[in-house]
Amino acid sequence: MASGAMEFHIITLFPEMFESPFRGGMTGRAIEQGIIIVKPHHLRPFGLGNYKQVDDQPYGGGSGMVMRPEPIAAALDAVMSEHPGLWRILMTPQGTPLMQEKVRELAGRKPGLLLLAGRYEGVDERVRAMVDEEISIGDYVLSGGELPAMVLIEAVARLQPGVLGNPASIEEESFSADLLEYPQYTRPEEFRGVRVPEILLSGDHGKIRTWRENQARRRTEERRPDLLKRGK
Ligand code: 4FV
Repeated sequence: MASGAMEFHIITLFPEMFESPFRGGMTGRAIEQGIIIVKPHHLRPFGLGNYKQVDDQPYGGGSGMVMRPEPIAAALDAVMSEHPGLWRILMTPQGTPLMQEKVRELAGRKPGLLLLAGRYEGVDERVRAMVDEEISIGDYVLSGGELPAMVLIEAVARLQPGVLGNPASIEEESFSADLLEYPQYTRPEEFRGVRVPEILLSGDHGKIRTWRENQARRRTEERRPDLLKRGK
């Protein structure tokens, strides 16, 4: 499969979830153009016994079920033997918070990423040694790692050369410099009594850039002062 494309492999109990989200849009077009490959791998066939068991009760008691390490290990080995060199990531609320800086780093990891999407209460602790890193998309609990995997795929895919119509927009967007993006306006010039700031109609690109930088900084100070500390 080594075609220079960025490969996204996912180990999941719900491979069908990856069909529709990537149909259409920039990521869908990138798949059609072969710039990226999204390949889900079903975990169930690696389950144990006649019932292909993949989960079990937690030692020490407690509610819910935990994913067993053996099926995950077998699935990881199978995919890595087919696709050597993939960077293995467990999607978990206990992982490193996903930031644009990390997205930029992952966008350079060729041939690509192998994402492990958990279910139930999570995975057996011994799975952590089988992956290269753990990533969280946010401090909230979902019922599965599939949506986090899709978020990461979308964020990394759009940084692949040829995906975004105008790569320059990557430089200007939010978090490109740890700042929120400046206010954007388009037609009409007046909407419900609110006019587009005159500066944007002036054609003076120097002044427009300065206005945008000031707006981005002010908005970041107001809404996300933590971002300003991060740059320091
Ligand atoms: C999650 C997150 C997340 C936790 C238990 C799946 C769920 C269930 N993953 N960022 N937030 N995962 O909530 O990455 O197995």
